[in-house]
Amino acid sequence: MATGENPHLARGHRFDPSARGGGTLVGSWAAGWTEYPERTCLVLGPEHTLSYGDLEAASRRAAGKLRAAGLDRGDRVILSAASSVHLVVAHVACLRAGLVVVPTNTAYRATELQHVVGDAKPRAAIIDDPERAEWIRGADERVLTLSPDLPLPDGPEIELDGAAPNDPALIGYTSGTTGQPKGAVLSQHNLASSIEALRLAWRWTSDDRLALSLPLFHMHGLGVGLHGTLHAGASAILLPRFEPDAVFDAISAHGATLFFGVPTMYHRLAESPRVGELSALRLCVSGSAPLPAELHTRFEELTDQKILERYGMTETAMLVSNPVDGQRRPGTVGLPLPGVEMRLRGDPAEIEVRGPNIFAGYWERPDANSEAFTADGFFRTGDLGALDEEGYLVISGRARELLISGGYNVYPREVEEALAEDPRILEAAVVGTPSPEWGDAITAYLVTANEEEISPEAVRKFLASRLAPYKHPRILFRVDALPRNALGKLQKHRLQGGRVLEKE
Ligand code: MCA
Ligand code: AMP
Repeated sequence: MATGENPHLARGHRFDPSARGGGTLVGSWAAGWTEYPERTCLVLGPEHTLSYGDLEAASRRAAGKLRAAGLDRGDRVILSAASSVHLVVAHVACLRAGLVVVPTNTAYRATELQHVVGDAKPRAAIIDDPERAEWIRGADERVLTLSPDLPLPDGPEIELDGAAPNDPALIGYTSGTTGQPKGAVLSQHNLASSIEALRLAWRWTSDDRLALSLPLFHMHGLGVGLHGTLHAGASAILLPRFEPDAVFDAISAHGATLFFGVPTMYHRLAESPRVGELSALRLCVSGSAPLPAELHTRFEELTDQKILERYGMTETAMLVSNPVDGQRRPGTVGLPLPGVEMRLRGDPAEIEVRGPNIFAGYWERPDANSEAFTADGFFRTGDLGALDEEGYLVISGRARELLISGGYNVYPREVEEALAEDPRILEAAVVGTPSPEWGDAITAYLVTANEEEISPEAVRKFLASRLAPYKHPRILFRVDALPRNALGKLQKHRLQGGRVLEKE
Protein backbone atom coordinates (compact mmCIF):
# COMPACT_ATOMS: atom_id res chain seq x y z
CA MET A 1 0.00 0.00 0.00
CA ALA A 2 1.54 3.31 -1.00
CA THR A 3 0.69 6.26 1.15
CA GLY A 4 2.84 8.96 -0.36
CA GLU A 5 0.76 11.58 1.42
CA ASN A 6 1.54 10.34 4.90
CA PRO A 7 2.84 13.24 7.03
CA HIS A 8 5.58 11.09 8.56
CA LEU A 9 7.35 10.47 5.25
CA ALA A 10 10.31 12.59 4.26
CA ARG A 11 10.18 14.02 0.76
CA GLY A 12 10.82 11.41 -1.90
CA HIS A 13 10.13 8.46 0.43
CA ARG A 14 7.40 5.91 -0.18
CA PHE A 15 6.05 3.35 2.23
CA ASP A 16 6.21 -0.10 0.68
CA PRO A 17 6.40 -2.84 3.30
CA SER A 18 7.13 -5.47 0.64
CA ALA A 19 10.05 -3.63 -0.96
CA ARG A 20 12.77 -5.35 1.02
CA GLY A 21 13.05 -9.11 1.52
CA GLY A 22 9.66 -9.94 0.03
CA GLY A 23 7.69 -8.30 2.82
CA THR A 24 8.73 -10.65 5.61
CA LEU A 25 10.61 -9.80 8.76
CA VAL A 26 13.24 -12.49 8.20
CA GLY A 27 13.56 -11.54 4.52
CA SER A 28 14.41 -7.98 5.46
CA TRP A 29 16.97 -9.18 7.99
CA ALA A 30 18.49 -11.64 5.52
CA ALA A 31 19.14 -8.81 3.07
CA GLY A 32 21.19 -7.19 5.84
CA TRP A 33 23.21 -10.32 6.65
CA THR A 34 24.59 -10.30 3.11
CA GLU A 35 24.85 -6.54 2.57
CA TYR A 36 26.80 -5.58 5.69
CA PRO A 37 28.04 -8.63 7.66
CA GLU A 38 30.88 -6.65 9.24
CA ARG A 39 28.64 -3.96 10.73
CA THR A 40 28.03 -3.96 14.51
CA CYS A 41 24.61 -5.16 15.50
CA LEU A 42 24.68 -5.67 19.28
CA VAL A 43 26.87 -3.97 21.87
CA LEU A 44 27.17 -5.64 25.25
CA GLY A 45 30.12 -3.90 26.78
CA PRO A 46 33.37 -2.24 25.78
CA GLU A 47 34.94 -5.55 24.76
CA HIS A 48 31.91 -7.38 23.56
CA THR A 49 30.10 -6.67 20.32
CA LEU A 50 28.33 -8.82 17.78
CA SER A 51 28.33 -8.05 14.08
CA TYR A 52 25.51 -8.84 11.67
CA GLY A 53 27.67 -11.67 10.32
CA ASP A 54 28.12 -13.02 13.87
CA LEU A 55 24.38 -12.93 14.48
CA GLU A 56 23.74 -14.67 11.16
CA ALA A 57 26.16 -17.48 12.01
CA ALA A 58 25.02 -17.88 15.61
CA SER A 59 21.34 -17.92 14.73
CA ARG A 60 21.97 -20.35 11.83
CA ARG A 61 23.65 -22.74 14.23
CA ALA A 62 20.89 -22.30 16.83
CA ALA A 63 18.21 -22.93 14.20
CA GLY A 64 19.93 -26.18 13.25
CA LYS A 65 19.96 -27.28 16.88
CA LEU A 66 16.27 -26.56 17.27
CA ARG A 67 15.45 -28.52 14.13
CA ALA A 68 17.57 -31.45 15.34
CA ALA A 69 15.60 -31.35 18.57
CA GLY A 70 12.45 -32.00 16.55
CA LEU A 71 11.00 -28.52 16.12
CA ASP A 72 9.41 -27.78 12.80
CA ARG A 73 7.85 -24.81 10.98
CA GLY A 74 4.75 -23.48 12.72
CA ASP A 75 5.66 -24.98 16.10
CA ARG A 76 5.28 -22.53 18.97
CA VAL A 77 8.22 -21.71 21.24
CA ILE A 78 7.81 -19.79 24.49
CA LEU A 79 10.55 -17.22 25.03
CA SER A 80 10.80 -15.96 28.57
CA ALA A 81 14.14 -14.68 29.80
CA ALA A 82 16.07 -11.58 30.77
CA SER A 83 17.78 -9.78 27.88
CA SER A 84 20.98 -11.44 26.74
CA VAL A 85 22.82 -12.25 23.53
CA HIS A 86 21.66 -15.84 23.87
CA LEU A 87 18.05 -14.72 24.00
CA VAL A 88 18.45 -12.52 20.91
CA VAL A 89 20.16 -15.35 19.02
CA ALA A 90 17.47 -17.84 20.03
CA HIS A 91 14.69 -15.46 19.02
CA VAL A 92 16.24 -14.71 15.64
CA ALA A 93 16.90 -18.43 15.10
CA CYS A 94 13.27 -19.35 15.82
CA LEU A 95 11.95 -16.80 13.35
CA ARG A 96 14.47 -17.74 10.66
CA ALA A 97 13.47 -21.40 11.02
CA GLY A 98 9.76 -20.60 10.67
CA LEU A 99 8.95 -21.29 14.33
CA VAL A 100 6.41 -19.08 16.07
CA VAL A 101 7.73 -17.25 19.12
CA VAL A 102 5.53 -16.70 22.15
CA PRO A 103 7.24 -13.99 24.25
CA THR A 104 6.16 -14.33 27.87
CA ASN A 105 6.78 -12.03 30.82
CA THR A 106 9.39 -13.36 33.26
CA ALA A 107 7.32 -12.01 36.17
CA TYR A 108 4.47 -14.45 35.44
CA ARG A 109 3.67 -16.88 38.22
CA ALA A 110 2.72 -20.52 37.72
CA THR A 111 -0.97 -20.01 36.87
CA GLU A 112 -0.31 -17.21 34.41
CA LEU A 113 2.47 -19.14 32.65
CA GLN A 114 0.50 -22.37 32.61
CA HIS A 115 -2.41 -20.62 30.93
CA VAL A 116 -0.10 -19.62 28.07
CA VAL A 117 1.24 -23.20 27.85
CA GLY A 118 -2.27 -24.67 27.76
CA ASP A 119 -3.44 -22.23 25.13
CA ALA A 120 -0.46 -21.89 22.78
CA LYS A 121 0.51 -25.58 23.06
CA PRO A 122 4.23 -24.92 22.54
CA ARG A 123 6.72 -27.62 21.55
CA ALA A 124 9.52 -25.87 23.45
CA ALA A 125 10.22 -23.09 25.92
CA ILE A 126 13.41 -21.05 26.08
CA ILE A 127 13.54 -19.95 29.66
CA ASP A 128 16.25 -18.79 32.08
CA ASP A 129 14.81 -20.00 35.37
CA PRO A 130 14.57 -23.65 36.47
CA GLU A 131 11.51 -22.97 38.64
CA ARG A 132 9.53 -21.54 35.74
CA ALA A 133 10.74 -24.39 33.53
CA GLU A 134 9.24 -26.75 36.08
CA TRP A 135 5.90 -24.91 36.01
CA ILE A 136 5.87 -25.30 32.23
CA ARG A 137 6.54 -29.01 32.38
CA GLY A 138 3.92 -29.23 35.13
CA ALA A 139 1.35 -27.93 32.64
CA ASP A 140 2.57 -30.14 29.79
CA GLU A 141 5.39 -32.59 30.29
CA ARG A 142 6.00 -32.85 26.54
CA VAL A 143 7.33 -29.27 26.34
CA LEU A 144 11.08 -29.22 25.83
CA THR A 145 12.50 -26.62 28.22
CA LEU A 146 15.82 -25.09 27.22
CA SER A 147 18.08 -22.42 28.66
CA PRO A 148 18.69 -19.53 26.21
CA ASP A 149 22.15 -20.84 25.26
CA LEU A 150 20.38 -23.89 23.78
CA PRO A 151 22.50 -26.70 25.24
CA LEU A 152 21.77 -29.08 22.39
CA PRO A 153 23.85 -31.00 19.87
CA ASP A 154 24.39 -29.28 16.53
CA GLY A 155 21.87 -30.09 13.85
CA PRO A 156 21.72 -30.19 10.08
CA GLU A 157 21.95 -27.23 7.72
CA ILE A 158 18.36 -26.18 7.19
CA GLU A 159 16.64 -23.78 4.88
CA LEU A 160 16.29 -20.43 6.63
CA ASP A 161 14.44 -17.20 6.03
CA GLY A 162 11.91 -18.83 3.72
CA ALA A 163 8.76 -17.75 5.56
CA ALA A 164 5.86 -16.44 3.49
CA PRO A 165 4.38 -13.03 4.38
CA ASN A 166 1.26 -14.49 5.97
CA ASP A 167 3.06 -17.11 8.02
CA PRO A 168 2.63 -16.57 11.75
CA ALA A 169 5.77 -15.24 13.41
CA LEU A 170 4.80 -14.25 16.93
CA ILE A 171 1.92 -14.81 19.33
CA GLY A 172 1.59 -12.05 21.94
CA TYR A 173 -0.64 -12.78 24.92
CA THR A 174 -2.94 -9.95 25.96
CA SER A 175 -6.30 -9.66 27.72
CA GLY A 176 -9.55 -8.02 26.78
CA THR A 177 -12.30 -7.05 29.19
CA THR A 178 -13.17 -10.59 30.07
CA GLY A 179 -11.59 -13.94 30.33
CA GLN A 180 -8.06 -15.21 30.22
CA PRO A 181 -5.36 -13.67 28.03
CA LYS A 182 -5.68 -14.43 24.33
CA GLY A 183 -2.86 -14.91 21.85
CA ALA A 184 -2.63 -12.23 19.15
CA VAL A 185 -1.09 -13.90 16.10
CA LEU A 186 1.20 -11.54 14.20
CA SER A 187 2.44 -12.58 10.80
CA GLN A 188 5.85 -12.02 9.27
CA HIS A 189 4.28 -9.27 7.17
CA ASN A 190 2.57 -7.57 10.12
CA LEU A 191 5.90 -7.23 11.90
CA ALA A 192 7.80 -6.21 8.77
CA SER A 193 5.21 -3.54 7.92
CA SER A 194 5.30 -2.03 11.36
CA ILE A 195 9.06 -1.66 11.50
CA GLU A 196 9.33 -0.37 7.95
CA ALA A 197 6.84 2.37 8.91
CA LEU A 198 8.94 3.18 11.98
CA ARG A 199 12.21 3.14 10.03
CA LEU A 200 10.81 5.77 7.70
CA ALA A 201 8.93 7.83 10.28
CA TRP A 202 11.69 7.92 12.87
CA ARG A 203 14.47 8.33 10.26
CA TRP A 204 16.12 5.22 11.71
CA THR A 205 19.47 4.61 9.97
CA SER A 206 22.53 2.43 10.29
CA ASP A 207 24.18 5.25 12.25
CA ASP A 208 21.69 4.82 15.10
CA ARG A 209 22.54 3.05 18.34
CA LEU A 210 19.62 2.24 20.57
CA ALA A 211 20.04 2.04 24.35
CA LEU A 212 17.74 -0.97 24.76
CA SER A 213 16.71 -1.53 28.36
CA LEU A 214 13.11 -2.57 27.72
CA PRO A 215 12.42 -6.25 28.29
CA LEU A 216 12.50 -8.43 25.18
CA PHE A 217 9.24 -10.23 25.97
CA HIS A 218 6.80 -7.50 24.92
CA MET A 219 6.11 -5.64 21.71
CA HIS A 220 7.87 -2.46 22.83
CA GLY A 221 11.33 -3.91 23.46
CA LEU A 222 11.10 -6.79 20.99
CA GLY A 223 8.85 -5.72 18.10
CA VAL A 224 10.00 -2.11 18.09
CA GLY A 225 13.46 -2.01 19.70
CA LEU A 226 15.09 -5.22 18.53
CA HIS A 227 13.24 -5.84 15.26
CA GLY A 228 13.59 -2.21 14.26
CA THR A 229 17.34 -2.23 14.94
CA LEU A 230 17.87 -5.31 12.78
CA HIS A 231 15.63 -3.98 10.02
CA ALA A 232 17.40 -0.60 9.87
CA GLY A 233 20.84 -2.22 9.92
CA ALA A 234 21.51 -0.21 13.07
CA SER A 235 22.87 -1.34 16.43
CA ALA A 236 21.52 -1.77 19.93
CA ILE A 237 23.30 -1.55 23.24
CA LEU A 238 21.67 -4.36 25.15
CA LEU A 239 21.09 -3.48 28.81
CA PRO A 240 19.98 -6.40 30.97
CA ARG A 241 17.68 -4.16 33.01
CA PHE A 242 16.58 -0.56 33.21
CA GLU A 243 18.74 1.63 35.42
CA PRO A 244 19.19 5.35 34.75
CA ASP A 245 22.98 5.16 35.12
CA ALA A 246 23.22 2.34 32.60
CA VAL A 247 21.33 4.50 30.08
CA PHE A 248 23.64 7.48 30.66
CA ASP A 249 26.68 5.18 30.35
CA ALA A 250 25.31 3.80 27.07
CA ILE A 251 25.54 7.34 25.74
CA SER A 252 28.96 8.22 27.13
CA ALA A 253 30.65 4.84 26.55
CA HIS A 254 28.89 3.58 23.43
CA GLY A 255 27.53 6.65 21.67
CA ALA A 256 23.85 5.78 21.95
CA THR A 257 21.65 7.96 19.74
CA LEU A 258 18.21 6.55 20.59
CA PHE A 259 16.32 5.69 23.76
CA PHE A 260 12.88 4.05 23.89
CA GLY A 261 11.07 3.80 27.20
CA VAL A 262 7.82 3.71 29.13
CA PRO A 263 6.80 6.85 31.09
CA THR A 264 8.00 5.33 34.40
CA MET A 265 11.51 5.22 32.92
CA TYR A 266 11.33 8.88 31.87
CA HIS A 267 10.08 9.77 35.35
CA ARG A 268 13.11 8.03 36.89
CA LEU A 269 15.59 9.48 34.37
CA ALA A 270 14.28 12.97 35.12
CA GLU A 271 15.07 12.48 38.82
CA SER A 272 18.73 11.70 38.18
CA PRO A 273 21.38 14.43 38.50
CA ARG A 274 22.81 13.07 35.21
CA VAL A 275 19.61 13.67 33.24
CA GLY A 276 21.23 16.45 31.16
CA GLU A 277 23.43 13.80 29.51
CA LEU A 278 20.39 12.72 27.51
CA SER A 279 20.66 15.88 25.43
CA ALA A 280 23.26 13.98 23.35
CA LEU A 281 20.60 11.62 21.97
CA ARG A 282 19.06 12.05 18.53
CA LEU A 283 15.62 10.84 19.63
CA CYS A 284 13.75 9.80 22.78
CA VAL A 285 10.54 7.82 22.25
CA SER A 286 7.89 7.06 24.86
CA GLY A 287 5.03 4.59 24.65
CA SER A 288 3.01 1.76 26.25
CA ALA A 289 1.23 4.17 28.62
CA PRO A 290 0.24 7.83 28.65
CA LEU A 291 3.16 10.24 29.10
CA PRO A 292 1.95 13.08 31.33
CA ALA A 293 2.20 16.42 29.49
CA GLU A 294 3.88 17.85 32.59
CA LEU A 295 6.68 15.27 32.39
CA HIS A 296 7.08 15.98 28.66
CA THR A 297 7.59 19.68 29.38
CA ARG A 298 9.86 19.15 32.40
CA PHE A 299 11.97 16.70 30.44
CA GLU A 300 12.46 19.23 27.67
CA GLU A 301 13.62 21.83 30.19
CA LEU A 302 16.11 19.36 31.65
CA THR A 303 17.47 17.84 28.45
CA ASP A 304 16.33 19.85 25.43
CA GLN A 305 14.72 16.63 24.24
CA LYS A 306 11.15 16.80 23.04
CA ILE A 307 10.08 13.24 23.80
CA LEU A 308 8.32 11.69 20.82
CA GLU A 309 5.22 9.90 22.11
CA ARG A 310 3.67 7.11 20.10
CA TYR A 311 0.81 4.62 20.51
CA GLY A 312 0.62 0.93 19.76
CA MET A 313 -0.75 -2.41 20.90
CA THR A 314 0.35 -6.02 20.97
CA GLU A 315 -2.27 -6.83 18.32
CA THR A 316 -1.24 -4.07 15.95
CA ALA A 317 2.35 -3.15 16.72
CA MET A 318 2.78 0.60 16.24
CA LEU A 319 -0.14 2.72 15.05
CA VAL A 320 0.25 6.42 15.66
CA SER A 321 3.26 8.61 16.40
CA ASN A 322 4.26 12.18 16.88
CA PRO A 323 6.45 13.28 13.98
CA VAL A 324 10.25 13.55 13.97
CA ASP A 325 9.99 16.62 11.73
CA GLY A 326 7.17 18.81 12.87
CA GLN A 327 5.40 19.47 16.12
CA ARG A 328 5.56 16.94 18.94
CA ARG A 329 2.50 17.79 20.94
CA PRO A 330 2.56 16.87 24.66
CA GLY A 331 -0.52 14.93 25.74
CA THR A 332 -1.08 13.55 22.22
CA VAL A 333 0.17 10.41 20.50
CA GLY A 334 0.37 12.08 17.09
CA LEU A 335 -0.62 11.08 13.58
CA PRO A 336 -1.24 7.66 11.98
CA LEU A 337 1.95 5.96 10.80
CA PRO A 338 2.44 5.07 7.12
CA GLY A 339 0.02 2.33 6.08
CA VAL A 340 -2.30 2.80 9.07
CA GLU A 341 -5.89 3.84 8.47
CA MET A 342 -7.51 5.18 11.60
CA ARG A 343 -11.04 6.29 12.38
CA LEU A 344 -12.97 7.29 15.48
CA ARG A 345 -16.40 5.70 15.81
CA GLY A 346 -19.25 5.90 18.30
CA ASP A 347 -19.90 8.05 21.33
CA PRO A 348 -17.62 8.03 23.25
CA ALA A 349 -15.45 7.52 20.17
CA GLU A 350 -13.44 4.32 19.98
CA ILE A 351 -10.23 4.20 17.95
CA GLU A 352 -10.49 1.72 15.06
CA VAL A 353 -7.55 0.81 12.84
CA ARG A 354 -6.77 -1.09 9.66
CA GLY A 355 -3.48 -1.72 7.89
CA PRO A 356 -0.77 -4.21 6.95
CA ASN A 357 0.63 -4.19 10.49
CA ILE A 358 -2.60 -5.34 12.12
CA PHE A 359 -2.91 -8.96 13.21
CA ALA A 360 -5.36 -11.29 11.51
CA GLY A 361 -6.89 -12.64 14.71
CA TYR A 362 -6.50 -14.34 18.07
CA TRP A 363 -5.07 -17.84 18.33
CA GLU A 364 -7.89 -20.39 18.20
CA ARG A 365 -10.49 -17.80 19.26
CA PRO A 366 -13.05 -17.26 16.46
CA ASP A 367 -15.51 -15.88 19.03
CA ALA A 368 -13.08 -13.15 20.12
CA ASN A 369 -12.24 -12.33 16.50
CA SER A 370 -15.81 -11.60 15.51
CA GLU A 371 -16.05 -9.09 18.36
CA ALA A 372 -12.63 -7.57 17.75
CA PHE A 373 -13.11 -6.61 14.10
CA THR A 374 -15.79 -4.58 12.33
CA ALA A 375 -17.50 -5.91 9.20
CA ASP A 376 -15.19 -3.80 7.04
CA GLY A 377 -12.05 -5.13 8.66
CA PHE A 378 -11.13 -2.46 11.20
CA PHE A 379 -9.74 -3.62 14.55
CA ARG A 380 -11.50 -2.19 17.57
CA THR A 381 -8.71 -1.07 19.86
CA GLY A 382 -10.80 -0.61 22.99
CA ASP A 383 -9.14 2.80 23.43
CA LEU A 384 -11.17 6.00 23.27
CA GLY A 385 -9.85 8.94 21.33
CA ALA A 386 -10.37 12.44 20.00
CA LEU A 387 -8.45 14.65 17.59
CA ASP A 388 -7.03 17.96 18.79
CA GLU A 389 -7.10 21.14 16.71
CA GLU A 390 -4.07 20.02 14.69
CA GLY A 391 -5.57 16.59 14.00
CA TYR A 392 -3.30 14.84 16.51
CA LEU A 393 -4.78 11.85 18.34
CA VAL A 394 -5.46 12.22 22.06
CA ILE A 395 -6.19 8.99 23.93
CA SER A 396 -9.04 10.10 26.14
CA GLY A 397 -9.86 6.88 27.95
CA ARG A 398 -10.52 3.21 27.52
CA ALA A 399 -13.67 1.32 26.61
CA ARG A 400 -12.32 -1.72 28.46
CA GLU A 401 -11.26 -1.95 32.07
CA LEU A 402 -7.50 -1.71 31.85
CA LEU A 403 -4.90 -0.17 34.13
CA ILE A 404 -1.29 0.41 33.06
CA SER A 405 1.39 0.29 35.74
CA GLY A 406 4.95 1.04 34.68
CA GLY A 407 4.02 0.16 31.10
CA TYR A 408 2.54 -3.24 32.00
CA ASN A 409 -1.16 -3.88 31.49
CA VAL A 410 -3.14 -4.90 34.55
CA TYR A 411 -6.76 -6.04 34.28
CA PRO A 412 -8.64 -5.18 37.49
CA ARG A 413 -10.91 -8.17 37.05
CA GLU A 414 -7.99 -10.61 37.13
CA VAL A 415 -6.67 -9.06 40.35
CA GLU A 416 -10.16 -9.02 41.89
CA GLU A 417 -10.66 -12.69 41.06
CA ALA A 418 -7.30 -13.62 42.59
CA LEU A 419 -8.10 -11.63 45.76
CA ALA A 420 -11.55 -13.21 46.02
CA GLU A 421 -9.96 -16.66 46.20
CA ASP A 422 -8.62 -15.71 49.63
CA PRO A 423 -11.18 -17.00 52.16
CA ARG A 424 -10.46 -14.00 54.41
CA ILE A 425 -11.63 -11.63 51.65
CA LEU A 426 -15.36 -11.45 50.93
CA GLU A 427 -15.23 -8.94 48.13
CA ALA A 428 -12.57 -6.95 46.33
CA ALA A 429 -12.62 -4.06 43.89
CA VAL A 430 -9.51 -2.89 42.07
CA VAL A 431 -8.95 0.57 40.61
CA GLY A 432 -6.00 2.75 39.65
CA THR A 433 -4.73 5.67 41.72
CA PRO A 434 -2.88 8.24 39.59
CA SER A 435 0.82 8.01 40.38
CA PRO A 436 3.61 10.13 38.88
CA GLU A 437 5.91 7.12 38.88
CA TRP A 438 3.70 4.19 37.87
CA GLY A 439 0.86 5.85 35.95
CA ASP A 440 -1.84 3.75 37.59
CA ALA A 441 -0.89 2.57 41.07
CA ILE A 442 -2.90 -0.62 41.55
CA THR A 443 -5.33 -0.06 44.41
CA ALA A 444 -7.60 -2.61 46.07
CA TYR A 445 -10.66 -2.04 48.26
CA LEU A 446 -11.34 -5.10 50.38
CA VAL A 447 -14.31 -6.29 52.39
CA THR A 448 -12.95 -8.84 54.83
CA ALA A 449 -14.75 -11.69 56.58
CA ASN A 450 -15.90 -11.42 60.22
CA GLU A 451 -14.37 -7.99 60.65
CA GLU A 452 -11.11 -9.85 60.61
CA GLU A 453 -8.20 -7.63 59.72
CA ILE A 454 -6.03 -8.70 56.89
CA SER A 455 -2.51 -7.36 56.72
CA PRO A 456 -0.79 -6.17 53.56
CA GLU A 457 1.81 -8.90 54.12
CA ALA A 458 -0.93 -11.52 54.19
CA VAL A 459 -2.39 -10.19 50.92
CA ARG A 460 1.02 -10.16 49.28
CA LYS A 461 1.75 -13.67 50.48
CA PHE A 462 -1.58 -14.93 49.20
CA LEU A 463 -1.06 -13.36 45.77
CA ALA A 464 2.58 -14.42 45.50
CA SER A 465 1.87 -17.72 43.79
CA ARG A 466 -1.06 -16.42 41.75
CA LEU A 467 -0.15 -13.11 40.14
CA ALA A 468 2.97 -11.45 38.74
CA PRO A 469 4.23 -8.93 41.34
CA TYR A 470 3.51 -5.92 39.12
CA LYS A 471 -0.21 -6.78 39.35
CA HIS A 472 -0.19 -6.73 43.17
CA PRO A 473 -1.99 -3.81 44.81
CA ARG A 474 0.38 -1.07 45.98
CA ILE A 475 -2.42 0.65 47.90
CA LEU A 476 -4.91 -1.26 50.07
CA PHE A 477 -8.06 -0.10 51.82
CA ARG A 478 -10.47 -2.01 54.01
CA VAL A 479 -14.13 -1.03 53.65
CA ASP A 480 -17.37 -2.33 55.24
CA ALA A 481 -19.08 -2.69 51.87
CA LEU A 482 -18.48 -1.90 48.22
CA PRO A 483 -20.67 0.86 46.77
CA ARG A 484 -23.41 -0.58 44.56
CA ASN A 485 -26.44 0.88 42.79
CA ALA A 486 -30.03 -0.27 43.32
CA LEU A 487 -29.48 -3.13 40.88
CA GLY A 488 -26.45 -4.30 42.80
CA LYS A 489 -23.95 -3.12 40.19
CA LEU A 490 -20.60 -2.10 41.59
CA GLN A 491 -19.95 1.64 41.25
CA LYS A 492 -16.21 1.95 41.17
CA HIS A 493 -16.22 5.73 40.79
CA ARG A 494 -17.72 5.94 44.29
CA LEU A 495 -14.87 4.01 45.88
CA GLN A 496 -13.12 6.18 48.41
CA GLY A 497 -12.17 6.24 52.07
CA GLY A 498 -11.97 3.10 54.12
CA ARG A 499 -9.24 2.12 56.47
CA VAL A 500 -5.83 2.42 54.85
CA LEU A 501 -3.95 -0.84 55.17
CA GLU A 502 -1.01 0.17 53.01
CA LYS A 503 -0.11 3.07 50.78
CA GLU A 504 2.75 3.23 48.27
C1 MCA B 1 8.35 -3.77 38.64
N1 MCA B 1 7.55 -3.62 39.70
C2 MCA B 1 6.41 -3.06 39.33
C3 MCA B 1 6.54 -2.87 37.95
N2 MCA B 1 7.75 -3.32 37.54
N3 MCA B 1 5.32 -2.70 40.01
C4 MCA B 1 4.31 -2.13 39.33
N4 MCA B 1 4.35 -1.94 37.98
C5 MCA B 1 5.46 -2.30 37.27
N5 MCA B 1 5.52 -2.12 35.94
C6 MCA B 1 7.80 -3.97 41.08
C7 MCA B 1 8.49 -5.29 41.27
O1 MCA B 1 7.54 -6.31 41.34
C8 MCA B 1 9.19 -5.07 42.59
O2 MCA B 1 8.26 -5.17 43.62
C9 MCA B 1 9.61 -3.63 42.50
O3 MCA B 1 8.72 -3.02 41.59
C10 MCA B 1 11.03 -3.46 41.99
O4 MCA B 1 11.26 -4.39 40.94
P1 MCA B 1 12.31 -4.15 39.82
O5 MCA B 1 12.41 -5.33 38.95
O6 MCA B 1 13.56 -3.58 40.41
O7 MCA B 1 11.60 -3.03 39.02
P2 MCA B 1 12.21 -2.14 37.96
O8 MCA B 1 13.33 -2.79 37.25
O9 MCA B 1 12.49 -0.83 38.56
O10 MCA B 1 11.00 -2.09 36.91
C11 MCA B 1 10.33 -0.97 36.57
C12 MCA B 1 10.32 -0.88 35.06
C13 MCA B 1 9.66 -2.15 34.50
C14 MCA B 1 11.75 -0.76 34.52
C15 MCA B 1 9.55 0.35 34.67
O11 MCA B 1 8.36 -2.29 35.02
C16 MCA B 1 9.63 -2.20 33.02
O12 MCA B 1 10.60 -2.61 32.37
N6 MCA B 1 8.53 -1.79 32.40
C17 MCA B 1 8.40 -1.83 30.94
C18 MCA B 1 7.22 -2.59 30.54
C19 MCA B 1 7.13 -2.80 29.03
O13 MCA B 1 8.11 -3.17 28.38
N7 MCA B 1 5.94 -2.59 28.52
C20 MCA B 1 5.69 -2.73 27.11
C21 MCA B 1 4.47 -3.57 26.89
P3 MCA B 1 8.65 -5.70 45.07
O14 MCA B 1 9.66 -4.73 45.59
O15 MCA B 1 7.35 -5.70 45.82
O16 MCA B 1 9.21 -7.07 44.82
S1 MCA B 1 4.11 -3.58 25.10
C22 MCA B 1 2.90 -2.39 24.97
O17 MCA B 1 2.41 -1.92 25.94
C23 MCA B 1 2.48 -1.82 23.66
C24 MCA B 1 2.66 -2.65 22.46
C25 MCA B 1 3.20 -0.52 23.46
O18 MCA B 1 2.53 0.43 23.04
O19 MCA B 1 4.40 -0.46 23.71
P1 AMP C 1 -0.64 -4.03 25.21
O1 AMP C 1 -1.87 -4.82 25.23
O2 AMP C 1 0.32 -4.36 26.28
O3 AMP C 1 -0.06 -4.08 23.88
O4 AMP C 1 -1.04 -2.51 25.51
C1 AMP C 1 -1.66 -1.72 24.56
C2 AMP C 1 -2.37 -0.58 25.23
O5 AMP C 1 -1.43 0.32 25.82
C3 AMP C 1 -3.14 0.27 24.25
O6 AMP C 1 -4.38 -0.29 23.91
C4 AMP C 1 -3.27 1.57 25.01
O7 AMP C 1 -4.36 1.51 25.91
C5 AMP C 1 -1.97 1.62 25.80
N1 AMP C 1 -0.99 2.54 25.20
C6 AMP C 1 0.07 2.26 24.42
N2 AMP C 1 0.74 3.40 24.12
C7 AMP C 1 0.09 4.40 24.72
C8 AMP C 1 0.27 5.81 24.80
N3 AMP C 1 1.30 6.42 24.23
N4 AMP C 1 -0.63 6.54 25.52
C9 AMP C 1 -1.66 5.94 26.13
N5 AMP C 1 -1.89 4.62 26.10
C10 AMP C 1 -1.02 3.86 25.41
